[in-house]
Amino acid sequence: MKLYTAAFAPNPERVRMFLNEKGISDIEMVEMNIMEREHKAKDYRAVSPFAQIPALELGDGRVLTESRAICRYLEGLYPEPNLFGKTGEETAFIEMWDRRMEFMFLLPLAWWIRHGHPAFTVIEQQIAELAPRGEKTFRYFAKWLDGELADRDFVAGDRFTIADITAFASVGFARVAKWKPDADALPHLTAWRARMLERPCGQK
Ligand SMILES: N[C@@H](CCC(=O)N[C@@H](CS)C(=O)NCC(=O)O)C(=O)O
Repeated sequence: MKLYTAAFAPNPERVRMFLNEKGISDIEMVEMNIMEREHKAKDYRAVSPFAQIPALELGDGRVLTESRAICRYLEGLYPEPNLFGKTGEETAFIEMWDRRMEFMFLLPLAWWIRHGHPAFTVIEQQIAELAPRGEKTFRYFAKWLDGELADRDFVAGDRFTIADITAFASVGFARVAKWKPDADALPHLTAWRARMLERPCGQK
């Protein structure tokens, strides 16, 4: 298998963290430079129709895109430690939390950065109004998540899951906007981030 990846970009980061947590090291990694627009080349469009990273090329030549689908596929091959849920009920709750992290945390952040940061004109046709809108939603959600983490250690419950990975990749990407949780304003999110940094997902 071959994984097309890109350092610092949040979606490839989700898959990298997933590999670290599973201890998977037998996948060929192909590093792409998004800011150099390597992913826009014709060769890569043949791999990923929307020219997005990550993409996982399977042994038989088929390609999986979408970070969550790639992680789900790898969970099937490497079931332990379980990161998607063991029962139908647990899986549903983890999925709810993971989708919240993706749509209410990572997506607004992506708007903030992609539409507001001058370096991103290389890959984004910027719409200026989307940046403050994304920033506002991201900050609101960070505060809400901080409250959720007041009485538990992990995003989706009492153990580490894919939802922590999506949230942690978001917090990592937020550095581009010079944002990180402030210990006074967001103490629980700050403590959670410190715990994530100690885990395999926090190691490069
Ligand atoms: N829904 C996709 C999103 C993939 C995505 O947006 N990847 C970004 C990097 S984080 C990308 O390839 N951006 C290149 C571009 O927008 O030109 C997933 O979950 O993998």
